[in-house]
Amino acid sequence: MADIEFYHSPNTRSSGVRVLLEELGVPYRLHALNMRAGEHLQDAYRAINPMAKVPAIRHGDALVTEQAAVYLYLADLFPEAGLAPALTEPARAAYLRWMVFYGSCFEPAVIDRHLKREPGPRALSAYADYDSVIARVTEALTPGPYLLGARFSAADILWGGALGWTTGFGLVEPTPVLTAYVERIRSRPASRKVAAEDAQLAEAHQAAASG
Ligand SMILES: N[C@@H](CCC(=O)N[C@@H](CS)C(=O)NCC(=O)O)C(=O)O
Repeated sequence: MADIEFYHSPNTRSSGVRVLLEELGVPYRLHALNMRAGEHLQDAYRAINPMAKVPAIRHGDALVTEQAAVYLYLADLFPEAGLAPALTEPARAAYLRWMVFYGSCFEPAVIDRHLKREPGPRALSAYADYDSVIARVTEALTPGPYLLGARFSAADILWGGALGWTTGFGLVEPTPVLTAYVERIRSRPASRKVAAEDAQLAEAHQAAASG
């Protein structure tokens, strides 16, 4: 199988993909982009992702951008890790829903509210309203321990990270259900490893950009 080329900047949305790669236990080649130095905006990286955003991966002839697509691709590529319900499993439905809900409802709802932008008329808004979005996520996480109940999946890596930074930056209220879930995902060995390695990488990038 071709190597996985992974385009990453520390402490960003691509950190979750790094956690996923560690959870999958597969080798990958890390291409660390120093955002502080604007490396992601240069032509070399725009040739990988014209949006100049991380994460991105290249696997043979396949180039995947947009974090949910990257999670879906990788978790399906390594089914033996059991991080994606198979096509025929009923749990696949909730898995896909939460993967897509993240970018189509949660992020726009959280960012609009943070920037004090109205969602607009209900019929035109992809997420209806912020409170409904948070209520749906909370309902899904309340039985626990994971989004799919007893089963840990790639969706938890996406959501654990996202709820971590959005509650951490005060964009989402850190309720007991959300906080306990974030801690559950963060305390996994793969998350701890990536947090430590990203901290080192961020320090090196900071030094390079200011030196
Ligand atoms: N829609 C993209 C968003 C990715 C994204 O916003 N990544 C940020 C890092 S957290 C980024 O690359 N920012 C660089 C920039 O906008 O200059 C995805 O889901 O992958």
